Amino acid sequence: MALERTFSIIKPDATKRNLTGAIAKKFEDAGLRIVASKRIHLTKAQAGEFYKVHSARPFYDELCEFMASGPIVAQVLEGENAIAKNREVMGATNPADAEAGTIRADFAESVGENSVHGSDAPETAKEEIAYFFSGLELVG
Ligand code: RTP
Ligand code: MG
Repeated sequence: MALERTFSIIKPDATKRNLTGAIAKKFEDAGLRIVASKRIHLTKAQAGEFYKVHSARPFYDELCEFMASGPIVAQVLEGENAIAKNREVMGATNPADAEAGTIRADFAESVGENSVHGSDAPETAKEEIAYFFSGLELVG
């Protein structure tokens, strides 16, 4: 399979606990290359735009508040089968269900404050990368 790119966020619960490096190491150990990376602090409106697919869900407002509660690290990860591989490394949404050794099993605090986001399909990966990065910022 050809190289694929996916979009990742290290969420505010993780940056607050100084886990950026530990999470990046899990990506690199899994064979994913970090081809773009920036630390930013979203407004609630920007978080709401990013997660608008969940706007009808009961947790939407809480999710937007949380994503704007501190800095995040937005990254583009590249590798064979990067979308699926990243979701494997992340583990299940709820850390109680996440397999041992995954990021969420090791680091997440709750189903909401679960340390990482990863794109779920090629189309969303493309959209999410474009929302945060220009082509010039992607260095493979
Ligand atoms: P993500 O989009 O952040 O990579 O996470 P995911 O695919 O594993 O989960 P998704 O269903 O897309 O949910 C997006 C994020 O919303 C928060 N959430 N809170 N309180 C709740 O029941 C609940 N459910 C989901 C989590 O931060 C989840 O990652
Ligand atoms: Mg999702």
